[in-house]
Amino acid sequence: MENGQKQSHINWFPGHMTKALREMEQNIKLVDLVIYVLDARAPYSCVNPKFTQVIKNKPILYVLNKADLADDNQTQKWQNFFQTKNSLCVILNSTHTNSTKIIQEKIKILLKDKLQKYNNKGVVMPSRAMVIGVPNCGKSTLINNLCGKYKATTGNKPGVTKGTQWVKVFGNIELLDTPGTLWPSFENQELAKNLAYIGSIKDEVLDISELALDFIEKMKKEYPLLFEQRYSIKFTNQTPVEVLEEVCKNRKFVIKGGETDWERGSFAILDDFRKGRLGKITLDKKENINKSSIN
Ligand SMILES: Nc1nc2c(ncn2[C@@H]2O[C@H](COP(=O)(O)OP(=O)(O)OP(=O)(O)O)[C@@H](O)[C@H]2O)c(=O)[nH]1
Ligand SMILES: [Mg+2]
Repeated sequence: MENGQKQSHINWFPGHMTKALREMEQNIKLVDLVIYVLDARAPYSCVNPKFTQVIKNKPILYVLNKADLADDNQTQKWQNFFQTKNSLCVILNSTHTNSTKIIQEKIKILLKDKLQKYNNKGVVMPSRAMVIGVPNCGKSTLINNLCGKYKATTGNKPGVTKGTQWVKVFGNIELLDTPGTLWPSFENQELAKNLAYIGSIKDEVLDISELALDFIEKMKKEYPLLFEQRYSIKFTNQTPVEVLEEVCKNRKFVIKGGETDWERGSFAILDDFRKGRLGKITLDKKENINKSSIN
C-alpha cells in the first residue's frame, strides 16, 4: 500500500523492505550475532516473523528500546520473556549518552566462546552484529550512541534508513544498520494498530481519525487515569467519538464555521502518546501473551 488509499485494514510493505530482507538474508552469514531492537511500548508487536526466518540460530541481543516511554513494570516482564538460552535482553533509552555501554558487555557474554578461541590463538578478529527491527524503533540512534558519532541517519518517522550500512564502533565491533522492516500482511490487526500507534507505519497510509478513536478506546480500558489527566476529561459512558470531540473542544481545535477539527485532534492525541506526553505506557501486556506464542 505504498501509494494506495488510506484504509481500515492496515498494511505497509513498500519495495525497499523486500530488498532489505533480501540483504539481511545475504548478510546474516557475515555476522556473529543479531541486535534485535524492539520498541519497549509494544515489544511483542515488534517481533517480525520474517526476521525469525532470517536469524536462524544466531545468538540474539534483544534491546527493549525507548524504555523511557514504556511502563516499567511491563518492561521488566518483557525482559524476562526475551531472555532465553540463546539470547539476552537489555532495557535502554538510546537517546541517553553512554546508555549503550551495557551492549558491549552483553555482546562479550554472547560471543564468549568465539572470543576466547581467537584469544587463545592470539588472533584479533572483529565481532560483527546486524541491527534489525521494525521502522522507527531506534536502530540508527542506538548505533550512533554506540559509536559516539552521528554516522547513521535518524529521524522521527518510519522508513528513514533505506539501505544497509556498516558502522565501526568501540572495541573492534562492526555493526550493520538495516532499514526498518515489516512483513507483507498483518493478519492480526490489533498488532498492526500497535505498530501504527508507536509510529512504525507511515501515517500517510493510515486513517488517522479511525486510529485515534481505537487508541482512545484502548486507553479507556488500559490507562484511563493517564488519559484523563492529560486532557482534563473524565471517561464516563461517552463513545470514543464523544471523547475526541471533548478533547478537540478543550484544545479549541476547530475549523472555519466552528466545526470540530477531528483530524487535528486525532494527530494531537497520537503525537502526545508517541512523544511520551501521556505518560509511560505499554500497549502489549505481557500477561496476555504466552512464551510459546512467539513466532
Ligand atoms: N524517547 C526515545 N526516543 C528514541 C529512543 N531511541 C530512538 N528514539 C527516537 O526515535 C526516532 C527514530 O529513531 P531512528 O534511530 O531513526 O529509528 P530507526 O529504527 O533507525 O528507524 P528506520 O531507519 O526508519 O527504520 C528518533 O526521533 C529518535 O530520536 C529512545 O530510546 N527513547
Ligand atoms: Mg534507521
